[in-house]
Amino acid sequence: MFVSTSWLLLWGSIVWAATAEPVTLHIGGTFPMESGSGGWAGGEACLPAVQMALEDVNNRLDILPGYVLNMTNHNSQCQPGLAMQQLYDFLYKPPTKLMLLTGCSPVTTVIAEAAPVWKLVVLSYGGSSPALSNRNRFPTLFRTHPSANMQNPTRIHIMEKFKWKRFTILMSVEEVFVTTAKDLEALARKKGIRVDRQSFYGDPKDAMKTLQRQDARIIVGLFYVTEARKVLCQAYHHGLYGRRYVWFFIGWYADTWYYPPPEEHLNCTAEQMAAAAEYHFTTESVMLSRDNLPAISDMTGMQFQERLTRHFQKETANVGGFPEAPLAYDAVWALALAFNCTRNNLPSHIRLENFSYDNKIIADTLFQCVKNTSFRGVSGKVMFSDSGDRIARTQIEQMQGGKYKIMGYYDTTSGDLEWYNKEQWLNGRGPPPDSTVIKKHAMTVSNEFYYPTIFFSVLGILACVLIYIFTQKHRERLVIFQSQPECNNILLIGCSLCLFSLFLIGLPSDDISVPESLFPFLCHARVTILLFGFTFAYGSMFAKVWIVHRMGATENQQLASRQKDELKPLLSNFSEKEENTPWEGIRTLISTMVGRQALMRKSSGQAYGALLEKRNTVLNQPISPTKFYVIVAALTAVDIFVCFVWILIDPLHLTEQKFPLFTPADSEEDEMIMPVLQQCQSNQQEVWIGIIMGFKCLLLVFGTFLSYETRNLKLRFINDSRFVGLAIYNVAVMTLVTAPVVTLLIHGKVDANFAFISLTVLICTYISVGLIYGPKIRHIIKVPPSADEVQQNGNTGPAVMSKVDQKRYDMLRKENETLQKQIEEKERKIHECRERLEQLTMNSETEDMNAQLLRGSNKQLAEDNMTYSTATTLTTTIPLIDLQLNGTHPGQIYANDNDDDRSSTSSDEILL
Ligand code: ABU
Repeated sequence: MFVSTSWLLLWGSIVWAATAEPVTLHIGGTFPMESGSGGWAGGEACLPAVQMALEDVNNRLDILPGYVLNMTNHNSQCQPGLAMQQLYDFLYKPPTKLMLLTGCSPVTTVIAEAAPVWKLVVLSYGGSSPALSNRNRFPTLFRTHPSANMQNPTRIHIMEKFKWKRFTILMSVEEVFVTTAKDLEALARKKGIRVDRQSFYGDPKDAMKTLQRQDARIIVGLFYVTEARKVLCQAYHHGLYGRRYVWFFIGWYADTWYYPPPEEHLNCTAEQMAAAAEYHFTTESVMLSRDNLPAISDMTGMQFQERLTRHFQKETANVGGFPEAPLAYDAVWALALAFNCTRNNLPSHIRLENFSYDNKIIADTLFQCVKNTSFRGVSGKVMFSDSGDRIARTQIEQMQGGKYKIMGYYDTTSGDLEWYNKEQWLNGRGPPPDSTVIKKHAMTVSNEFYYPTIFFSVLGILACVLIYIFTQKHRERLVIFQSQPECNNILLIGCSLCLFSLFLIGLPSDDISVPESLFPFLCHARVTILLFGFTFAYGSMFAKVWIVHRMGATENQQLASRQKDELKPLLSNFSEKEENTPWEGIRTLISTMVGRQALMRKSSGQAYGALLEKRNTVLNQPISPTKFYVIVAALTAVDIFVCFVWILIDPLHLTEQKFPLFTPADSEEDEMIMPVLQQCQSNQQEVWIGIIMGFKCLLLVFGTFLSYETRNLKLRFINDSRFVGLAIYNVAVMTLVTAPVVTLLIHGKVDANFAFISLTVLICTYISVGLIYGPKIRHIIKVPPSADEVQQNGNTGPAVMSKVDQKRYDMLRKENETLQKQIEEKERKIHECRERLEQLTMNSETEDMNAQLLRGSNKQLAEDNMTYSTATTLTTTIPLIDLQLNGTHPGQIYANDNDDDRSSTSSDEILL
């Protein structure tokens, strides 16, 4: 009974409403029919959609019975200033509007900000700006258009999918895009993706240049379609399209948006624009329901689209706002349902049509009704969040061959990406890199340098081993026995170590790479091996010249003290003269440092050496190898200490020196090469290098000095001292030249650096080993072992006298002959004087006169002797002095020399 009564009442009211004059409810609407100076011209499709919805609502008896909806609309041109004027029209021109419909973000912003003053609810079908979600700023705004922020999670998801870690946002300076960009940037930062931002107002030319300079590859464009065309045209002119670039545009542009309209006067043809637009992606919220369930209007999304399409004569892809039309249609339904709800919820004495701009009750009821709206629309489920936003899925499309193809959908709420794997890339290769791929190229020693060096190093090490075996086999031979073989063995070890260090110094080479974990080990290994190799090799030679010098000094001191008194008057003249020269001062100073004052005068190097040879002195005594070991050990101890402290407090580690990028000639990919020099570096590298180099330089200079000083000294038991001296000169010159060149001039040139170091090491080791062992090996091969016995017995013959000694011998003989002649002349004069004296005596005139004559003659004789003693050789002087003091006949000198020669002949005379 009660049910049937209710039905009757409802039906009665519907019939009454249908037959009675309906009450008109007025709403205001702004539609951007064209984009003016840019913006969204969505009114072209949205206005017909709204009109269609009004018609449908008005035709429905169950919604707002007894009411009819009427809309006053204006073309806002998406311009906020114009929209403000239109708002005043709505407000101050009757009838009173109950609600406002807006499209395009700038317009929605100004209207929604002002509308609360007049207690007006604003419903936006086309405002995507994230700024519109601010409830404080827009307290009465609702929108069926999803916020532009909805696409940002989708964009980030795609970036991650294609492994892009960097992208650039290019946007026009509009609040809608600025706020979208901010949100996108914040999301990207959370995901560890680097974002650069470039904005422009009107003309994007400069911004495009910046993009080019910044090497932007993945670009998200946020701008209205007019600017989008300008950007695309500039992208074409700046070459920012094609294989290396991926553009993301907003998805609500018309499908053929990139064709340049003549009125925009773009400097690009349709073909150029199409070329630049190919393979770009778009993201946009889904705005049309694809399911087959009918919406509140009894239409499915597709049916709505078909119906709307019939309104247009042209291709709907080119109709502005066509994608958003379902949102506009649903906005009217939302508004109608809210009115319906308000009407039902208002107190009985307040009627909806009595709304005025100060009626809080109706405004609040209406606000609550809109907020609680929930229905199935042609755009999908329509409901509003607390901030008034619409929640929707995002659709991703790519332009392939001038047509948009759906790539997939992203559900922002669940975070699920539905991807169809239909994406395409230019040239068929995968997604391009997000920036120029910079490939590090370790600067390694070229094989052309490394392998020859290794060949000669191996050869050198082999030679050292063979020489060692050879000398061990012939160690009884005098030439080996008297050359300090133990010391020479250290030289061989040192040279082998130096040669081996070249293997490590040349790493990494073209063929042999070194893992980074092993680099510190390699760094320390090559420094220490080369250092110890040098100390062993050079130290063994240095030890020899040091000992030769010390023994020479000792012997000379003994000799000097023995003959000091005798030689003093003769040597004083020229000694004093020489000591005044700077060189002599240095010599004296260094000699003093050595320990003893080595009075090795330059009176005659050759003669001095010969003199010492002829005497059975300390120079001919055997020398203990311990002396050499001690010197080498001392030098090694210094190295060990320095290396230990260095490694302990400031270890070497791998550092990379980067060089300018270059593009590889043969690469099709978007890559550049960055040469990187891997170096062993300490924090205080210069200090350590300074300490080591300083010490080694001192040793080299000092060794050179000692070699020079002892160049004429021959010790029987260091028979190769002269060759050691030569080897030291060679090592000193090579090392002192190479060190600054390598450290200062060709630093950073791997091949040149390695070549210089290897050449120096190879030359020094080969020459040192060659000089010290070459003559010995030659002698052992040429001279039979029996010759050693002959030499030891002192029975040396012309066959074994060296050319140098032969010359020296001839020279001495000639000198002695000359002197003999001079002495004979003097004797003749003395004889004459005596005869004269005798005659005078016979005359017996005065004894005093005779005595006077005799004194005069002796004085002349003494003066003459002085004249000869200032001649160039000490050797010559000494026999003369001997002759005078002992009264020996000069002819005996030669005989004595021969005797001495016999007694002192040794292997060094054979060699030297
Ligand atoms: N889908 C069109 C959005 C236009 C705007 O927000 O201004």
